[in-house]
Amino acid sequence: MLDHVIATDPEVAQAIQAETLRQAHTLEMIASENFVSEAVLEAVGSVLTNKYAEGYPGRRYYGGCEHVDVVEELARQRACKLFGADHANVQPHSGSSANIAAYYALMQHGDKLMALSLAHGGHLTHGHKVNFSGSHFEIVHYGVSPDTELIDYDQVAELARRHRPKVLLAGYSAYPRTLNLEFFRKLADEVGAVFMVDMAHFAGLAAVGIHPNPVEFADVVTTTTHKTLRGPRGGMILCKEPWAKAVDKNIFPGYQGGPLMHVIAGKAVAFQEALQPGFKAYQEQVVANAKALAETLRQGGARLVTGGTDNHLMLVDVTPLGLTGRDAEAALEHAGVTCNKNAIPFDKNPPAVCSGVRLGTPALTTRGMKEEQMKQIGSWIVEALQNAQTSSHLDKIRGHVGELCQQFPLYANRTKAAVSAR
Ligand code: DSN
Repeated sequence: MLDHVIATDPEVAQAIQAETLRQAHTLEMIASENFVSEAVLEAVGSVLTNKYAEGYPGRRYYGGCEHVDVVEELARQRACKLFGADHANVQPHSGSSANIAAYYALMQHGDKLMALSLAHGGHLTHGHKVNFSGSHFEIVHYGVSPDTELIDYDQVAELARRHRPKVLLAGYSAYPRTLNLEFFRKLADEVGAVFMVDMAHFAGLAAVGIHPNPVEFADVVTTTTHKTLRGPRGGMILCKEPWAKAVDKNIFPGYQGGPLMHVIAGKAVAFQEALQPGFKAYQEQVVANAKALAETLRQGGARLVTGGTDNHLMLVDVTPLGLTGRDAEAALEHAGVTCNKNAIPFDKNPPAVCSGVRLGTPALTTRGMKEEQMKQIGSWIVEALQNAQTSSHLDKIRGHVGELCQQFPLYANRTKAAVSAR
């Protein structure tokens, strides 16, 4: 399957094959990752990578764009249909690109942005001081309540009334609960703010109505396309018609040059997949799996931030087990479970160490796993965390993980080819 890469560059081919096997033989539980379909992989690996297409369909700065115009138009139309949006820009290379362009479509340099702090589950681009967002704008951060670990909506209202931000932002990277978008919308109207949602994590859930659809509440919505939405790695902006021109202008020529047409083709294919009835059943299973996993972890003695989950992810506080997030991530990796260490609200450890791990179910659900497997995996996770220092115990769990992975094959032909190339 990689014949040409093998012939031209065996070192890169070997790394790709090793990664194919890693994905197939371990449990991918990073909440922001997923596995695209073979159709999406083919589209992203197509000749569209060769094409310059600065501008937008019908208004390009290069000749020969008639076919990529079709692809981008399909991606835009399908995105609008999926979320009921007036307008879609499918060119952002990433969620960060989508956010910077959206911010500048809505604000001037130095204006006030109010968002969830990274330490409480927000994202770097939501105003963290080391990110462009933290230095270009005046940031007001809201957080979660120390008692419930849920977003402190009273605090959000108080801060918004006091600071009157230009943009009020909802969205998260590590928050396991449904957002009250109606509350944010009303508050934005009250304080004269524009309401923006970064739905990167829960876009797939929103597309099928499991999470309230941000497009129905917000002026502008940004997302990545590769998380629960299960498309290729990239970003997108959806907005109401009055913001369309400013959004488009800020992506191109504002912050990007040529769009990645092969990735846009992958987005179009993924949106077509998401418009099929099976996508709703998939998202329902993602959430059911998260609940089953969370319950197993809880019964095993783990402390879950907020006590559980409404969505595709959960945050596990590993300090009661005498671990740091860094140790827990390493132990789970040894046991064949890939996840990421994550700060928990009011974390006493520094960010590179932190006190939690974030676990998600989108990727395993794509492999076809259900509640039964989640319960099994949850008990292995508890076992691995309780025996984090015992290498032989982690090896034993890794063996079980390998057997489970064999029962839920991933990219079967690619994996077979990678195995035989070893
Ligand atoms: N870095 C992503 C995540 O892992 O949640 C957010 O963009």
